[in-house]
Amino acid sequence: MSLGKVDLTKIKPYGDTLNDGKMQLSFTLPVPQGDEADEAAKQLARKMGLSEASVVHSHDLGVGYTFFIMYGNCNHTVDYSVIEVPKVDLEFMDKEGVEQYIEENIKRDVVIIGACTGSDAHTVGIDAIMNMKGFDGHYGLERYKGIEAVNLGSQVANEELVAKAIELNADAVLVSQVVTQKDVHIPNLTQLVEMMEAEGIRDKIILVAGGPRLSHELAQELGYDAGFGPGSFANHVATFIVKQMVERKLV
Ligand code: B12
Repeated sequence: MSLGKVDLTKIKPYGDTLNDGKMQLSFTLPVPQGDEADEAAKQLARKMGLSEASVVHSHDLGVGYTFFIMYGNCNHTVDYSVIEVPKVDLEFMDKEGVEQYIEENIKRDVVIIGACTGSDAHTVGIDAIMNMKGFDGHYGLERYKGIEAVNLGSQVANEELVAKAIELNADAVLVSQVVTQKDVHIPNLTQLVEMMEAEGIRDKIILVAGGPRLSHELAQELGYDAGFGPGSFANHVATFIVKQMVERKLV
């Protein structure tokens, strides 16, 4: 192993020695397993910028498809020094900090409703944020003093979510989108914003989206106040909501 000086303007994968570009990747090709399939996988890897591409493992998927794990040297580099990623720029409070902030600055219960919407049936993400027991050592919003958290579950229609937001006079609406195949989440997330605007409630509510492939940038582009991706916990979104409520005078 060699540890040289890293040039942040030209980073590339690290394997045995700095800048050797060694990397592994996997994909499936719609051809039966065999020598021709291996050759196709190597040619594809070369076109993707890998030199000395080799098939480490191939697996017959049984229906004329083959799964590959490839190894090779990446020829490309990236300039890390100019990268800027839009993100929720806040110092996150912990649960107790949020509770104290609500007591001192909002002085009433904050109503937060959440759901995984559209045809999406993945409940674990929104549960991780909202359920009492929380996720990975971080309690969910239901356990917060000063927060009334209502988790509507999954496959919730946007109409139902909007109706509930009006009924409960919600301060914040949390939307989880886990399935992003064929960009199915985009029209669904957009429709919710349009419905809230049509009902005249969009400006009065903190609207947050989350999910494994959801960035803050995308959420904002779609008309949300924030987006939270993998590694998010209840205290992150709670900090964002209560600070926004005070900043936007929604208390
Ligand atoms: C469990 C699971 C299922 C379970 C769901 C059970 C349930 N009750 O949720 C079942 C078996 C039902 C299922 C079904 C399907 N699944 Co599925 N599933 C998964 C799996 C293995 C784990 C997801 C999970 O629970 N993650 C754990 C949680 C904690 O992580 P998270 O969701 O990212 O949430 C965190 C953050 O993203 C964020 N967050 C999430 N939401 C929100 C919301 C807000 C407001 C905030 C602030 C933060 C936030 O905070 C959370 C905590 O940090 C993933 C693969 C994977 N390993 O991720 C596939 C996966 C999500 N499923 C997938 C697919 C394709 C499907 C099906 C379409 C399969 C099929 N052909 O039938 C169906 C869809 C059904 C439907 N109508 O939605 C794909 C999605 C691909 C894509 N790009 O869209 C994945 C990625 C698998 C894959 N590699 O192909 N699935």
